[in-house]
Amino acid sequence: TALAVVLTMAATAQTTEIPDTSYQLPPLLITQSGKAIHTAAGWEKHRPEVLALFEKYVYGKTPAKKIPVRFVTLSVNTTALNGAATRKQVRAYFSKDEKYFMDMLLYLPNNTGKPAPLFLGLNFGGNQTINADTGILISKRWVRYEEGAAYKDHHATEASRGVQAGRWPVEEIINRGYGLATIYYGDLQPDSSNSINAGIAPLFYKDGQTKPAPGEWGAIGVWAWGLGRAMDYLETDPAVDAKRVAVIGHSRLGKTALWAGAQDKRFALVISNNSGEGGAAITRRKYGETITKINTAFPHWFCDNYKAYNDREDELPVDFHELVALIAPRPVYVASASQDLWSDPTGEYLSAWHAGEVYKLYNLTGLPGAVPPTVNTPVGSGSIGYHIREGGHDIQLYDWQQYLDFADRFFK
Ligand code: GTR
Repeated sequence: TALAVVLTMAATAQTTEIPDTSYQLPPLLITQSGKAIHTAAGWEKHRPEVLALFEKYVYGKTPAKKIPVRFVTLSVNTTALNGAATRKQVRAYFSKDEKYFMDMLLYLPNNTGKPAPLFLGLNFGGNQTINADTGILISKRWVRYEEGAAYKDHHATEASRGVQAGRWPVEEIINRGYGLATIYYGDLQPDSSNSINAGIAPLFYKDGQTKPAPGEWGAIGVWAWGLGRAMDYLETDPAVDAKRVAVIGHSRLGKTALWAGAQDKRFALVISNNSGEGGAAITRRKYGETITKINTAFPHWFCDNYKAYNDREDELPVDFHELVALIAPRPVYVASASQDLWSDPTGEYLSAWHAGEVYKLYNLTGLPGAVPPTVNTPVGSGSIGYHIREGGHDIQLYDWQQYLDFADRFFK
């Protein structure tokens, strides 16, 4: 029996057109063999089936092969941010020849007397973009950005220091008692089409393989893998409380945070900021960005099987409320922005709301109802949080303040 979910949405302030809200979602609480799920144990049994569908049809499967990773601390500064934090830079080598590596930048609060809970997220422009701190190594990698003083010929200049500091309120995070760890996503794979062999994926190829199979990972999978390796490091650092790590990401990196959190239960909390299509948003709404649009503009993000669902959203074996549900019973936060219609704020909300069905099995509370809240009014007093911020596609101090408050409820 398919569960028909037909929603009548109240008109929301941020929508400029009436969204199509009649669609049939794959039911959350029915197994592949058609049995209804009534308990948390039942969901746990079904969960691998859902994960496998996302692997096969959406993000592609992450290779099972484990490669040895060597962590080398490049620098430690105990008086960073005017003495409030310790800054560490740690390189993770993925190959003996040291050709493959990623650089992690960490800020950890000083003088708290205990291992710090921490936010971990990838960044778009190189670690040096997150703060003007001149001790941060400038990434030598290719970046998408080309114009302006900060980037020349797709490579960062000295002027790129701190250019994305507005997205990374490090001082606020440290003041609240949290650490922050970040990695440039281009260390794992450049964000451009036909880039798979310029990233770490070839380390996993079988003899003679030249690209991932249609059900194997794309860039989002590769980036998520990097977050997993960062977690491996965090588990070894005594200054970090690895049981209290929140994985966070904005936009394409919000999709990545959700996928990392779905695959790896070590992430105790997951935050999706404006992740949109292929992230939190319900794809069957066909509102804003669609599967065709995303696969055309970014053919390297998802696995090749996903392309079969161009203009066939209703046939996709999953929808993205199931991605959010894969985080259960761990807390999850989804956020939208009022002018970011491309990411379908209503679809992001609905996905988080639907996922509550699974949280309920654990006696946990999700979002209050099918109608999204008004701008700048965070909702969700239980394990699922949501807000829609006034403004455009971005991650800002307001968003972080909500994430810090949400994290406090579980980590403090
Ligand atoms: C857009 C893309 C979105 C979102 C965004 C971003 O161009 O269509 O899916 O990922 O980029 O990452 O900022």
